[in-house]
Amino acid sequence: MAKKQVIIDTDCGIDDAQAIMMALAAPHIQVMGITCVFGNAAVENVCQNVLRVLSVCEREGIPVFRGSGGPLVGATKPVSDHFGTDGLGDVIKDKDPQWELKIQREHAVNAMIRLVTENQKQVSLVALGPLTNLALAVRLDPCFPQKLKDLYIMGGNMEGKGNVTLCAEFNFALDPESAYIVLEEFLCPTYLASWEYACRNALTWEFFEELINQDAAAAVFMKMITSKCWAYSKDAMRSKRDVYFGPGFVSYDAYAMSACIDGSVVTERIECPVRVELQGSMSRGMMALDRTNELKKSHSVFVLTKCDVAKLGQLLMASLRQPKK
Ligand SMILES: [Ca+2]
Repeated sequence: MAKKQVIIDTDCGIDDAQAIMMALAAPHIQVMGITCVFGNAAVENVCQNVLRVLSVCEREGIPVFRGSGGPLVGATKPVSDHFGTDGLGDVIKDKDPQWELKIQREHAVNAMIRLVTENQKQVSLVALGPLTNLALAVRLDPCFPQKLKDLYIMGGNMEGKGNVTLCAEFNFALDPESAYIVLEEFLCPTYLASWEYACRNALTWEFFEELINQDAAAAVFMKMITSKCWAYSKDAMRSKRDVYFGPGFVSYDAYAMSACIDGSVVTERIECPVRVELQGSMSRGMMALDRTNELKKSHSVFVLTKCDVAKLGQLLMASLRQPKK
């Protein structure tokens, strides 16, 4: 069977690392390239994080491209308090001084357009960070979205609950204009794993312990980078997530990636138009669902609502049993 071709666009924090490993572990997925964007860390750190993940999994042959270092509008502001300054928990000591030589010279946005143009209607794009590279791609090549097979996004929210601001989710809040452009102009089939979708389908902390204590290099790496990170603290009620949804282990980007790898992981979804708020003083970056079509948009997206948590757990478990010998 032909493999499913995937490009991963990432702001490689810890949950991105989990999602990338999930794709690498899936036997029917071919990762064509990984494009980097600012977000959980500066884009230079993101590039190094992706290289590190590929090295742990012994998959260094996959090309890595540097992309946008900041949002379309406003100052660059990578967020460093969630997964540490470097995005991977600030525990990696042996940084690779040669990392820049291992990054492709082609810009991430050009690479995305080239790979998708060469393989029209074949490529699934999985976007795990701010959507800046995607917005730039459609500006450089207006036909880019229609050349995609489909698009999976981790980002946005469906109940107006925000994790970084009162009403906005991290990836959309960091670049609202790009999120707006993508959800208005990418007319390919689009699947959205929102913040609430992830939080409402949490795994248990007992599962997390089992996950990171497997006997494989990827699990050892994951145990190390989550060891000093407050986002992986099991103390209840420390985050907005706990206040809204109760305690649990939530690997955000894994929800979008799992939907791409195995559509049956998603058991319920809403099909409707959506739009990103750009103006609101409290709601800038929030995604609104238009279930009664007040906006008269012609394009709908699939907003994921329920997940087969057992299947998601199996994909996560397999993701940390790497490299394959
Ligand atoms: Ca991410």
